[in-house]
Amino acid sequence: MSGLDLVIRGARVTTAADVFVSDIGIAQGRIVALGQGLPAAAREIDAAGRVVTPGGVDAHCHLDQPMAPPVRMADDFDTGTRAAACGGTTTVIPFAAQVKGQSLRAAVADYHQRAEGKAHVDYAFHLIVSDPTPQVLEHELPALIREGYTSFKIYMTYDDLKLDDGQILDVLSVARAHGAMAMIHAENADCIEWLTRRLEAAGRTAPRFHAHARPMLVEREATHRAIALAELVDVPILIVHVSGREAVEQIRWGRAHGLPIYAETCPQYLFLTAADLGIDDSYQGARCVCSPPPRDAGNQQVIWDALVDGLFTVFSSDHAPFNYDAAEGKKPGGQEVAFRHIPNGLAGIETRMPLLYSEGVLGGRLTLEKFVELTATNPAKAYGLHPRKGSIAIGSDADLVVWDEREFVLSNAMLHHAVDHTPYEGHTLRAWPGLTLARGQVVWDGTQFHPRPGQGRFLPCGMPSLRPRKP
Ligand code: DUC
Ligand code: ZN
Ligand code: ZN
Repeated sequence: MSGLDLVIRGARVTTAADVFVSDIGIAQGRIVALGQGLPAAAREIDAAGRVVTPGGVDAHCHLDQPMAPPVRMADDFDTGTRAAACGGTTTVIPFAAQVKGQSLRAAVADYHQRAEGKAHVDYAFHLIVSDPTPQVLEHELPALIREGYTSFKIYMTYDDLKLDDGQILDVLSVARAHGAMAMIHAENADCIEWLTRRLEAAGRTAPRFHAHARPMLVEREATHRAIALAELVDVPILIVHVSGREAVEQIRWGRAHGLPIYAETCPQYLFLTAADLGIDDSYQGARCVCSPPPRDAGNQQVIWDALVDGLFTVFSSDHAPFNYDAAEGKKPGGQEVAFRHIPNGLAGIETRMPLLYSEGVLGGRLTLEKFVELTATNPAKAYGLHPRKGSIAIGSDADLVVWDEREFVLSNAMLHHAVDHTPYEGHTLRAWPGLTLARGQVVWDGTQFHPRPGQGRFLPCGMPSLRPRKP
């Protein structure tokens, strides 16, 4: 007996560093052997000539996040992690969001309950800090960081979440003192409010005006301010969901000045444009209302270039799932509302990896190694899950994707989320996971989902490991 539970034979094993032909030996949910001619195992999978990557780490997604009634997210930890697995993602990091007035501990406890017994793949939590009281800054946050909640998101916009500059400095100081990773949503709230009022006064309230209320300038200004605040505190930050050229320029500026500024982008900034919010006043575009909004073809190209040249550290979905034709979704209370009231966000947890593999790798823009770095290895490093997650290495969890390369037209009927549409309906894809393994178990076989509710485990995070920690 070899002691192996499973061997994947002849794979084109792909890591962030290399592509090599190897068998992969798995025992007790971990990778225990890599090499050619591994001994026989209880179960064998023939992957001859097929690309095998680490399971994706979706480091920015929203699942069952409490919202102000009547709005409710369409995906919980059951349907959200089901969709993740079918799209090749085996670790998700959604957000335990503090409501103003609530303790961070209470937010974390509530979020654990939401995940408990439901998740099909492993998960960790980021925190959202919306009320940085002295108790939060001095006690709760440091204690939670020690317990494995080592990253948090700071909002510069949204009335119920945003922090002012002084509060941001306070929260960044905690990140610095305890080595946590601060993620920043960079949009200038006052500019958005001012523009929104003017648009409303002119009767311009259709979904497409969401993009007019959030032009690139408001993201550029906030991105620069976030970088300056981080410089003042002397702490790394990660700017999330970067949408176009002007924000990219600010990040390049920060990097050129030696500042440790990391950045994330998402499928909507590569595959959608503002035209998807509507070219007339039809309400259909509400499906693609998200913030920052998708821009134009020129900005898409800048985002592609920045993925290729290493400006971006991670590629996440920002899955924020709302049904379109629903009173708890994009039509709050059953009404077609003015754009300011449309829930922000779109579905993408299942399509994130296949879209990037199709257009990035098979479209000849990204190497396989870069694809793995952006979708799995770097997110695991940024949030303290590497090398357990995000790699194919001895000792790593056997979270693996065997890719099928075939062309097809995407439709929502193929997907496994609980959302009534996909923003990518009708897009031609060239690849989809033919097999997803989560800790050595088949969770998606290319046609069928294999449920394992509750077997997705909570992962306490270690410290970010993208760069050495300062002594
Ligand atoms: N923007 C966010 O910041 N979060 C969720 C969805 C969105 O559009
Ligand atoms: Zn955000
Ligand atoms: Zn988000």
